Amino acid sequence: MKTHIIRPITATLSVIFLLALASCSSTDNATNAQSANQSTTAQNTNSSQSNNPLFSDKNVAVAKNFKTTTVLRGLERPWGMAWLPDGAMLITERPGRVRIVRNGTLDPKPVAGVPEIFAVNQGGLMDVSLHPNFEKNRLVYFTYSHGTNQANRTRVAKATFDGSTLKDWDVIFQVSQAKPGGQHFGSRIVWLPDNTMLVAIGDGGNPPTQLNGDLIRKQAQNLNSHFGKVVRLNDDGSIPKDNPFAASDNADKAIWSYGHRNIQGMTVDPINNRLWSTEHGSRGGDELNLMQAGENYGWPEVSYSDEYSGGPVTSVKSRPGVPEPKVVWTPSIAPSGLAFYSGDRFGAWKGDLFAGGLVSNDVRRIDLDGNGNVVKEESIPIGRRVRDVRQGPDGGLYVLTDEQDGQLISIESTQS
Ligand SMILES: [Ca+2]
Repeated sequence: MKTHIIRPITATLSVIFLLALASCSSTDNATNAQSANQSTTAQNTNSSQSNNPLFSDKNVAVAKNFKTTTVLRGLERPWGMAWLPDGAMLITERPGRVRIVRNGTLDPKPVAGVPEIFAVNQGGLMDVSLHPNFEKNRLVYFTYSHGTNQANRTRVAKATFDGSTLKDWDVIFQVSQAKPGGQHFGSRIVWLPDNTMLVAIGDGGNPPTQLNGDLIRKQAQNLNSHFGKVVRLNDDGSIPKDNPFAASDNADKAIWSYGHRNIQGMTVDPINNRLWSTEHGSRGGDELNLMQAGENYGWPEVSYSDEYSGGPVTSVKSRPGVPEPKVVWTPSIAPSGLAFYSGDRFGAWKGDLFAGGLVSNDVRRIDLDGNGNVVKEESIPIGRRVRDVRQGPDGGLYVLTDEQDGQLISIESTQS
């Protein structure tokens, strides 16, 4: 179950790196992954500390030596962003629009070609991501909610962008079961080097939301449901034959990992080939996880989270076989947007994670060591709900704020 190889990259990586990857044979990849797994196991055995989460409370130190600048405003509930090869940006707005920014200026006219989106509560148009071969195929991918308040699903669609218009909107995946209400759609898109994609799907909603006469959130442990999962898809929506449950007779073959409540931050560390995600707990117990194919991340059977109504979600906070979170946030920061900083522009931040917080109104810099262990955490205050955090092609860090008059904000390290 855990032998599936990932050597993930993002669409923002250089062509050189893509060529280097393409020149690797699958045998090389397998060998590298195997030795990486062995060294991870050895570290965990040698240092019990590396297995313990960082328990982050409200006493988080504020970062020094940074500045924030508003780049532009006038975005309604922006959710995701992607840079085009010419430096322009596509930004999604949750009500169902795609906006384009050229030369730092927001085009007042939304990009044409987006169908009507079911936007209610947490639902709407969510993530946007370019195909790794966008320069050739012009394909852009979106996640969004579709349906009605009684029956809706997270969908993945692709469309062709000709520089001004989206054409041939094509739904390539949707959650297999419909759910009611406006909670927990996920979602983020991340590309792997073999041009497959990972898509995060939420657990369907809080109690009392039900499916088939039981709490819908329990579907996160059901391997025949897409709720509470990360799924892995080919770029046309078909299912890769080497998915972790592809050989199982009793699992949905799209599933890549499970036991998630609601992932809204997911990113790749292209230096160490690691995949990271942040997911919302209910009351407290938000998580940063180091992600591996085939793993069960526990929700709702294993969690540090409390019910909104009080009391723990489960008496089991930790269980062998369920990866411990790397960070547990109590109280909740409500994490959305996650970036691994791989640039050279801010040397002090290279190799660290930046997690947005909707409720904490900040970005958390999570200082990692080379083994993927959390060294410390600090807060970069934004003063607004942070929906997304990304590294731009200029080596900068950018934030979208979740507001009616949402902003694009840049964060810079001023440490020399
Ligand atoms: Ca977990």
